[in-house]
Amino acid sequence: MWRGIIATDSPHFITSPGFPSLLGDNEICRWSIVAANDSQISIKFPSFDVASRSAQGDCSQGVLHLYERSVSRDSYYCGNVSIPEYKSLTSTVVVLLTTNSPSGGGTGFRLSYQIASCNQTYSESSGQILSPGWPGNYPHLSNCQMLIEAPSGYSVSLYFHIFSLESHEQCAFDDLQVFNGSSDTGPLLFTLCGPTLPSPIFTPSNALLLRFTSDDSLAQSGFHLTYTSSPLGCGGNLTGSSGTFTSHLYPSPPPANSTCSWLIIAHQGSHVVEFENFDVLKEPGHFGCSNNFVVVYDGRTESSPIIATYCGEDRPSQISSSGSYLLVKHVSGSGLIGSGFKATYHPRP
Ligand SMILES: [Ca+2]
Repeated sequence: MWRGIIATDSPHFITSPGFPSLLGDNEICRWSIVAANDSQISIKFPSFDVASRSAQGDCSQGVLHLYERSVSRDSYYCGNVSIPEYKSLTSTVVVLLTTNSPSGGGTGFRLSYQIASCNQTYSESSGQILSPGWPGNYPHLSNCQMLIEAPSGYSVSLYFHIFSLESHEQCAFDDLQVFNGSSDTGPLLFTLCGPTLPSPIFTPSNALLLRFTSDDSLAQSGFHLTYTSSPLGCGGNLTGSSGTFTSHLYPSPPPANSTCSWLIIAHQGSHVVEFENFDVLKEPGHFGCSNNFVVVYDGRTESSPIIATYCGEDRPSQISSSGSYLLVKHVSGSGLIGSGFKATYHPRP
């Protein structure tokens, strides 16, 4: 079964075949939810029970797969679980239900879909934020507030991956304002516009408010940001298929005698990290990398195999993971430690 449906401002529902009777074997159903006007889509699951997890804990007996092609975003759900609201990054979400034989049972699902407001709260500890209309140009007369709210005690890092807003000396036409804290009454940290990729933003608080506005003419491609947060004051998880991250306080040097780690989590398959800038000074008189270095692990913890340890001013060559995780740890000593690094990650072609 295949259906294309249009999301509107009011909620509509999709149910699995026969809901709420038991799911059948060998079902393949696909719904393509499209939002007009390049809007984003909100999907909620008032009821979800799709196949039990297999003995290995995976979704091999039946799975609901939500994906967005233009940003390579995939989410897989199975079991009798509660599913958080899904907010799309783009204007099309495909919902694909497949069951095997045996299907693992379950009563199926009921979901609601509607156009999401561009005012959104990002409460996960890491994620990506795209301008409305991505990957096309942003719409005219946008007024969107995007609140990043990490758990209390965390600090937030915001990295710009792509940025292009209409240019103006005072950013009078289209702009992205960044406020410290959870409201626009907090201190205004930056007003950003034009074609230049802004430096990353590091805040010791757990909340940042972004306000994007556009006027009624001349739109550009907008922005793609990644953010992460950590109770350790720097670093954190990096999710999404591609993004940018930098050493703490980049392009200023990180604090002396500090350690930061970033865990890159790919949805599936291996991915690649490339350093665009690298300045992690070797200590004079030392032969190898001892107090000031970047070490990359092929896995999610420091007990995973080390791919390489880097220091100096030569840009390391491209690094590939063998699985879904890469851990990048930056250890800074004292004295002259260099300005750090800027890196990007993306799926391995
Ligand atoms: Ca404009």
